[in-house]
Amino acid sequence: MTKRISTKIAEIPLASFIFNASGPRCTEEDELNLLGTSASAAIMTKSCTMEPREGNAEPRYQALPYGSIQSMGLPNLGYKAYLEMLPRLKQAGKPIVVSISGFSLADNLTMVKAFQTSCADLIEVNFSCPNIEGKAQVGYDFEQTERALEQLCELGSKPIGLKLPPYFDFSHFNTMANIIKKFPVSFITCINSVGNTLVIDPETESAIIKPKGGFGGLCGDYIKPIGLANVRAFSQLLPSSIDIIGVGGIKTGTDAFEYLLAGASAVQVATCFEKEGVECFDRIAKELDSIMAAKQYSSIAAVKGKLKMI
Ligand code: RRO
Repeated sequence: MTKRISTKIAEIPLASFIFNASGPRCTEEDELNLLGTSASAAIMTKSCTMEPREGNAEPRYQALPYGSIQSMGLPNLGYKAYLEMLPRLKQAGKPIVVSISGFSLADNLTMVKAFQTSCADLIEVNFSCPNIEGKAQVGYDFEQTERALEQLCELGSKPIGLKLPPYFDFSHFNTMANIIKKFPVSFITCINSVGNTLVIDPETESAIIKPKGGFGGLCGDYIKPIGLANVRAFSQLLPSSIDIIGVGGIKTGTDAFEYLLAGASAVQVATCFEKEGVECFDRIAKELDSIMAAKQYSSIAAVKGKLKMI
């Protein structure tokens, strides 16, 4: 990978601007090992819970022409399995990002505390899973978010980040940015899937996924403009010391370049990774590198947040 697209999140160096999102193909140890040998800049784990979970009933994932809808329901091995596997994953020689997604503040405190003394490099706390029946997305409850950060940021010195849901109003960007600024949050990841969307098959006259009455998270091309807007809005509201990781509809070097212009320090890939496999990381990185070379940019810093207004 060329130096041109190397970056840092919370001062942790990444060989490239692109790695996997917590989502597809990062639950099992063999999947995480494959990420280790791929061109993904980091190994990111599927969000974990206190106990192992099978996830929601199937069908729970459907590819769509421009992305996907899913309601996986947090299938994962339970946090202890990831803790135990981390030293082996570390042998790949790249940063490890663990994602935690507890069902309560107590769960999140237990898991963050455990990973604070592990060999994980970064901890992403998922405040935005839309797919658990009866559990609202924490990131849409500003008081709960603030109460959680008060305690989650006290547990150790490893960098903590938040995976946020998409926001659609400036008052919400402002409120969330003001909360984040009160705490030593090192990075944010924008955006999770656009939750509670409905896709209908007119032939069968049915919703196309089963969980939650057919309501699921929309991913892929459909959500790229929403992801870009969230990255841009937060990059204007937060100090530059808080890195922003962009997610949502990245499948080419051009998409990654647009997120970089909007202010992202790195990007994560989910739907394209699900559809294409690990080869996507090398391809997207090379495409981004070519775009930057053609434009004579020699570093991520030269482009980050430099979106022009017309
Ligand atoms: O597992 C899921 O259903 C899931 C999670 Br944890 C999440 O954060 N976002 C999403 O779209 N699906």
